[in-house]
Amino acid sequence: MSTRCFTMLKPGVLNRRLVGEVISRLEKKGLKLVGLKLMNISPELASKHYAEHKGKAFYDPLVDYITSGPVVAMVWQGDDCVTLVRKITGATSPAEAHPGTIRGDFCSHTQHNIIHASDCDESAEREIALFFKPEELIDWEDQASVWF
Ligand code: FUP
Repeated sequence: MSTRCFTMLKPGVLNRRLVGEVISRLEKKGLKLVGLKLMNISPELASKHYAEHKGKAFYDPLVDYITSGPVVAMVWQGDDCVTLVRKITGATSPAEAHPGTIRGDFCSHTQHNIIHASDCDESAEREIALFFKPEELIDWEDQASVWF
């Protein structure tokens, strides 16, 4: 079943000129990009997005980091989208993320693990609604859908 995943390239990815590389990996898998924007995250949006982590030791540094510079917010769509994106993203800790995954290849600290991806379909829909207006998403007709 076609589902959606909210994905975000965190601050610093623009600096490192890795935006194209990361998008390319998700695109080549066959996922369909239906939402994309460059934006700054306000402290209010950060606290909603990371609400489940409030009170944890890493929460304040996490909010400081995620609001420290522009991010690339995306919505990807496809069959088993969350599962596929999470596989390509790799484990939360770069030390556990396998080589070949985005986190396995491009970062070395959990706090700066360069990409966010929704962890289940429910989180995905909640996060998409936080970051995108419905009219900012385009479910274009995919001629290649037979392959994906
Ligand atoms: P993930 O779903 O893989 O992004 O992981 P979590 O939702 O558990 O964590 C969200 C973010 O909090 C991580 F991307 C980085 C940060 N974090 C830490 O800085 N330290 C931790 O021990 C766990 C998470």
